[in-house]
Amino acid sequence: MNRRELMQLGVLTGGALAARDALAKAVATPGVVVAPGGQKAVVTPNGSTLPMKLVGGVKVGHLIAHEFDHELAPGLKIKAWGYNGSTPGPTIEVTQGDRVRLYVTNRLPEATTVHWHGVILPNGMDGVSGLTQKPIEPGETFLYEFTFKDAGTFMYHPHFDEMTQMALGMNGMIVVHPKAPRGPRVARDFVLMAHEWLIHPGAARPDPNAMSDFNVLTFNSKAFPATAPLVMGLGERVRIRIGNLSPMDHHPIHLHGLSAELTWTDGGEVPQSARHPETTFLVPVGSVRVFEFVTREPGDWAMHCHMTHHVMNQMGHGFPVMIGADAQKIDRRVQALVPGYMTMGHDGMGAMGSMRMRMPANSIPMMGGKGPFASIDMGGMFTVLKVRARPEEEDGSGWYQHPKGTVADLAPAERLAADGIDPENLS
Ligand SMILES: [Cu+2]
Repeated sequence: MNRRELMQLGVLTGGALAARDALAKAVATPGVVVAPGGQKAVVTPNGSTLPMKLVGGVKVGHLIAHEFDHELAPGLKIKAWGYNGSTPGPTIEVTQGDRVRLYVTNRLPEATTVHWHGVILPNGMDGVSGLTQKPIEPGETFLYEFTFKDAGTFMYHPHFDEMTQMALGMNGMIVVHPKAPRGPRVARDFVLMAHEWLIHPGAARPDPNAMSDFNVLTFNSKAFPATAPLVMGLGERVRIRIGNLSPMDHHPIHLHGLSAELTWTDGGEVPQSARHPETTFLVPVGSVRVFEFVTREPGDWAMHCHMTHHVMNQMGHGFPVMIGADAQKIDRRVQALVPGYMTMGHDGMGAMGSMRMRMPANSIPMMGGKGPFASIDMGGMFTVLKVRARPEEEDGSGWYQHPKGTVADLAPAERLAADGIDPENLS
């Protein structure tokens, strides 16, 4: 990106900065209405919304594809490819019937295109290099112009050298609010992009050749504990839209403390007659799943991919099985060669994240972060839904204050005796 373009981008985003600040506050206060029927602006945790300006009734936006430094989690920085300095790129938020002109400038070292995944538009705007358009060569700016005929949640990504460009972070979400929304409005509306990366320990460039060894799993290109929590009010109706442009893996996203219904996919609205309750939504590669729920219990509720290796961070794979091994014997022998050696994992691998292990530069431990009771044994594709009676007082940094007697803890001796429980013998 040259200076002039940077300044143009600055002008484009500068106008919307005030709006974005307002939006950030709106996470905890009633949101800004942006579409008919009281539909509120979506929030992209750890991300932003693309600023667009109205020119003669057409919404104009600009995406610049380029390389930049991105922090996946504290201690793990990569050279990412994305749009306007972010991965995922800014969320494109419009209303059904809006006509858009989207300029795409290519500052990558190779050609690219943008495909508007799920959007039904004139064939020549579909962004498939070779099939529907010429590739956008480095330095060129292409113009995509079309009307969003359908409401829904869609995605955008390149259709040129997909394997490399998507692996390096080129993806984004599109939200098209319906012109005439049906059903109850939601108080909060969140947008998340699921992704997976292979970052070799110590390396800064994601490996686009990975097929199965992904070791960093992310929501909006952040691995827990870097994922921003989703703050919401008790009794509120909330919508979460999750896209998946991971190279290879589907993600079963599980919600704690909630029962939800699938309301939309990237193919459209799910009819009322087909809706049913779930606590886990499988988001296949190349799909969007949108679900809604009403919060029922206050607290800090986990939302995470249920694949156990997708809630682990980078430095946790490829170990031999040590569970049950006689660590003392091994330690004595190895310490003769390597002073200070300590076998790990012989009692299981819990709480390893809290140990101080020496790490290669630019890498993160396998497990998550600090919790209010102990370290949290999950990382990666994990975030927290903070359900609060007074969400306006919660900025996302505080932990739930549990009412007395509502936290699982050591069983008191008198209680054990009164209930006839002997810890040594099954009663
Ligand atoms: Cu997963």
